[in-house]
Amino acid sequence: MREEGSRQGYGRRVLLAALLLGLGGAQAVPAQAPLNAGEPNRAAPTASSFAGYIEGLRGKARALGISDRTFNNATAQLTASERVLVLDRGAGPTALDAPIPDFEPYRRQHVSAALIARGRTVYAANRALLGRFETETGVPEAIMVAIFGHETSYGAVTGDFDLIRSLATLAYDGRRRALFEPELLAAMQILERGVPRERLVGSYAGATGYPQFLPSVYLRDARDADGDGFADIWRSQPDALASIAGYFQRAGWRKGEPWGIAVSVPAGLNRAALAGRTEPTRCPRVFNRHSRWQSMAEWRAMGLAPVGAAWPDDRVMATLLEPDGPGKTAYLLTSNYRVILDYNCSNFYALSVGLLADAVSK
Ligand SMILES: [Ca+2]
Repeated sequence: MREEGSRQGYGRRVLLAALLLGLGGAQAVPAQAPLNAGEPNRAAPTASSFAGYIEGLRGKARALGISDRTFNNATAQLTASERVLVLDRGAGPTALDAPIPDFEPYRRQHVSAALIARGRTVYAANRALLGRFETETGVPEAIMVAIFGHETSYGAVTGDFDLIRSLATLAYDGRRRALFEPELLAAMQILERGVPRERLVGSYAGATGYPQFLPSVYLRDARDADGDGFADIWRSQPDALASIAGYFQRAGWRKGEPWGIAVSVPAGLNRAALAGRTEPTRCPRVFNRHSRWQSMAEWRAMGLAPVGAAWPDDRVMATLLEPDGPGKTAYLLTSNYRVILDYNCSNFYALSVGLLADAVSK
């Protein structure tokens, strides 16, 4: 099933535009790299030119404080991975007008009774720490747990690709070098800190550990919460949960506001009059589905009503999303929902994270 989100085809032009606009900093680097393919297959890179490309990075590595020893260890006998290239090209670009399936089947799979039950176990096991992280960052305990659950099934599925090899392959491949070359160098910086190479495994696109962070996100947002001085997002649940909170805090989570609420929409709502007024600057297939922003007071005046949730403060701003079309459950989504999209730009992803968090905390 192809949903509308980043992992299924966040357009190259959007990413390049973001980079060219100088948005490649804190706000524009998601926790994971969006999948992105769409150019004709080329011949696989040859080993000699790959090795030449890698050797050419030595100066950049040195400038970042990466020792020759670390660089040599990381790149010795390194080859491009054909499997990574195949996976990277496999998704293909998603046309802006391609049909989007209903959310409900996805919700049943990703907000399952099993995931809710295991989330409650993680919640109970880390209760004291989670409370402290929420106090420090404003990020709800259950959101940290839900991201952990959604990303890696609470640490059960973290990926087994060698990160250095995957990132080197994608950087050398060149289509997204602007994204992956810095990530390769960031991975070497993590090695330089003493993290063993065998720990640096993850998705084919370079996401690693319990929260599936890109290496640059690890360097920026990862935190040590269990007090051993090392932010171990690969083996420590406290560290991983605190690191997720760190990400969300930096990305602008607003304390005390929900991510959104399920609502019923009155028959006859004039949806055309509510269309978004601005052209999205990133992942348009995700943002184009949202209405324009209105206050909760304005939504209430139009007859929208909460379904099983408390109505937020009247001044909170929200957009309307009807993922299964009119007459089905709809959602009013706050700016905190946009923070979840910052982590992974997909409405299905963000909705199911929010709903899993609500279910875990009940
Ligand atoms: Ca630690």
